[in-house]
Amino acid sequence: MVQTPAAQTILVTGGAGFVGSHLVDALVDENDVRILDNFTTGKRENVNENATVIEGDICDSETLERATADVDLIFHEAGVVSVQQSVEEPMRANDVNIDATLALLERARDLDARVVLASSCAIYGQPTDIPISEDESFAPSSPYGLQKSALDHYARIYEELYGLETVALRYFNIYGPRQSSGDYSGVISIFKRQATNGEPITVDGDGQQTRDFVHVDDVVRANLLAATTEHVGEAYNIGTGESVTIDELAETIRDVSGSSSQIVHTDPRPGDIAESEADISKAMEKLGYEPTISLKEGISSLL
Ligand code: UD2
Repeated sequence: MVQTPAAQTILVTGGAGFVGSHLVDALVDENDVRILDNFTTGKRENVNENATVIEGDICDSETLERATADVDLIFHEAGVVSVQQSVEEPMRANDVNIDATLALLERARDLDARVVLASSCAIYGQPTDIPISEDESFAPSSPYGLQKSALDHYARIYEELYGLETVALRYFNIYGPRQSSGDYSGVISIFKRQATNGEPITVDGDGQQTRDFVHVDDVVRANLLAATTEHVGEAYNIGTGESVTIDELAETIRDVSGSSSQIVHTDPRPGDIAESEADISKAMEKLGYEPTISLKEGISSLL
């Protein structure tokens, strides 16, 4: 049983997005929940009707001030989430992923509000050891990974320097309902679209790269645990502890959907990580986190 925050004023940045909107749904019955979203990737149909929406850009200081007024707790899910997009537009990604995060932490410091931040396993780059523990050194191979490593360090430093309660969750590859299927979206939603439409399933490179896919419902549970844990000032891997190759993923999605799509291999993606699998023992021990949905179950219910 996950302890859920109650009777708090909560801001979810990116609350109309994929992860943020599921988080809002989990919080809204017991709390006063506010969403800050600019609806570039967030969607109106994701918005919970019991939440208050502030539409605007997190990079705008007045908007941020309005969104954070009197909050007790912040979940920071807004950001440029695509590795590929960060390679194409590093400066825009930097503004959102680093500058806006820093401004948000400053506001949280004024308000003494706990902040749970979306970090990423992209900070590790190509790891030296699999599974990847939180002690792995940071060697990001994309602007996105570098920006998330700055966010992750800032979270820790704000706790150390200012006593602000922060928790960074290093998400592995998240999937589930509401993930968009556009070019910058997660691979599962792209493969699902391709398989459903009978289009070729496009595997980047040789398809031997591995990922640890974690269902969004488990990610929401990790966030709720982070909101209530006493172990603050820490970063935690949030994955499943298991990985598959992208080739295996393509085959599973094709089989489960009963599709006749061909699997084709395209050029490798610049900045792509070869191997990824989380060591989740720290999150299990300190947060009480436990993934509950296997990839097979998650894909079956998605399709
Ligand atoms: C995901 C997250 C990112 C970060 C990272 C941590 C998204 C959109 N991005 O980046 O925010 O947390 O995980 O690792 O959720 N691929 C194909 N064909 C396609 C699309 C992708 O083969 O049409 C491959 C891609 O080259 C990569 C893998 O699938 O090897 C996963 O790609 P992704 O874009 O879903 O996720 P990733 O790991 O780049």
